[in-house]
Amino acid sequence: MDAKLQRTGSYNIKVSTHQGSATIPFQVLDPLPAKGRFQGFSSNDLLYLIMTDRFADGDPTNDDPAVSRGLFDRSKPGYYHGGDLQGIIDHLGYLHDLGVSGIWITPVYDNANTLGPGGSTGYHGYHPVDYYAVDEHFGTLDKLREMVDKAHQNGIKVILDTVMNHTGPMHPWVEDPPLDDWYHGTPEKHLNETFQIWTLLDPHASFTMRDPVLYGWFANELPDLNQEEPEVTTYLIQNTLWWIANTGIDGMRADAMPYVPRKFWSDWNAAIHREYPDFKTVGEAWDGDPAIVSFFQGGARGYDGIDTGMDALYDFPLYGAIRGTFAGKKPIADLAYVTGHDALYPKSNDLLTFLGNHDTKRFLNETGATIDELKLAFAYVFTTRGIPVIYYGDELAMRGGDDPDNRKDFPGGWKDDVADGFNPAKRTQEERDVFDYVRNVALIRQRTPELRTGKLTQLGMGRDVYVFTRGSLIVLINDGAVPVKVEAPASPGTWKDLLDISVNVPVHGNIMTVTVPASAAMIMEPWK
Ligand SMILES: [Ca+2]
Ligand SMILES: [Ca+2]
Ligand SMILES: [Ca+2]
Repeated sequence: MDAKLQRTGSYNIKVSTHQGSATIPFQVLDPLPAKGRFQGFSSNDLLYLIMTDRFADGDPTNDDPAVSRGLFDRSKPGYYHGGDLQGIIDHLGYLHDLGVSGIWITPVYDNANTLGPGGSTGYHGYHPVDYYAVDEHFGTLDKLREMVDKAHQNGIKVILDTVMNHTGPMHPWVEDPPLDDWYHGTPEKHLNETFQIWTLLDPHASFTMRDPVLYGWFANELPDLNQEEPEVTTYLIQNTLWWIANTGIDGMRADAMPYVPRKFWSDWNAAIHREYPDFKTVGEAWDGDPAIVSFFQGGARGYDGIDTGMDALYDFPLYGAIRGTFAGKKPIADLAYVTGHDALYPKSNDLLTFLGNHDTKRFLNETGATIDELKLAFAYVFTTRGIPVIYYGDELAMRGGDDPDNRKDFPGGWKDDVADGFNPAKRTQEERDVFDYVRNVALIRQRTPELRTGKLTQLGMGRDVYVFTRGSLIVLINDGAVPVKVEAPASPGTWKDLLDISVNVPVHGNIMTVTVPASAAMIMEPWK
């Protein structure tokens, strides 16, 4: 191959092998203008996770494309259902109205055009076969760029999901790798992923314990890329920069972060931040222990001397406590116990907080979980530290068991849907109840800077009641079945509850005495 590409413009690349040569037209483009793009995200945002195939079908003509005929069937949970980028564009107004300021969408890479192992499709996007193309079910690269531009016009940032750990099992590299060491192993001979993340922190771990975590094939099926081969790392970093430059997105999610060597993330983040200083990355390190999760956040070197550079992480430990307390029977003090480990994180306010995602059963599918508890969980996620994320449909009390039942179609996203969660007039009583509550807390958070950036101080916690402050505000949550009288230190004057403005509480002598109703939250603000 003969090419020197140092300036923008059109080139012809001549590729020669011993079998002959071919000329390929190739364009080198500038990144999109930076103004209004590559913005990053922070605790000032409210994020919303969209599984593109399951949110809204804005373009029925791409439901069952000719190139990949037969992968579309709404009655099958593992098939494409028709949701697409146009469907997201069509409902940006809904998201804006809900108070959302950023969407995280599942990967848009081209996935396989035929059924994969076990009859699977790539509707979720996590099994790429082409890192430089948008799957035809979702739209085109132009449509993605349009979606990002229109999101920005609606005050909504975009976080794109990326898969750096593995390719799909049908990626052409599997049969014909660019280099012999492109993957860890082969379809016939490879390690199986064991998910033992803790071994990566263990200075005593043997290679036999650790190698499967870094080099094993996810689900014993997804070909594991070898990021210790410099050409693989170069390919993945160039591809990442290409997506950013070409679409104007604001952040990226790093799927399966612990299963990729930390040196890769350090290089990846350095390259991103060198080009786009405000851009932010979030890593998926799924573990229930803050000591393990915090190891992956950037801003500090680990015992291995590596700073991953990853801006944000998901707060899986807090997710576990939220399910255990609000949906379950554990004491609410467990929440305080988790955030009590925040000193382990270089930046604990850059943790993404959530009560469910596309890999967990829905909150309401926990045994005994109630609508009131769902609302309380939202109130907590929107008032504690961190960057809250809504999983699509949770704001409408959607039900769903483990994957794939948790990925049902958003009601109203398809033209022939009878139900319509997008339309306030067509919401059920229950949908309206939850949606209005979630939107109310979201908008309170949006107009109250202290709920986004104020210092978190834990005042008291017990079996059912948890009291903390964000800056000058006092948040009280009662997860129990009876009202509880609480005394909290507070400045003299009159306080009001932002969630129920009819409530006024006078404070004398620096102690607030307030009764928190059963299954309720209060956000008290000094008023006068
Ligand atoms: Ca479609
Ligand atoms: Ca495809
Ligand atoms: Ca790996």
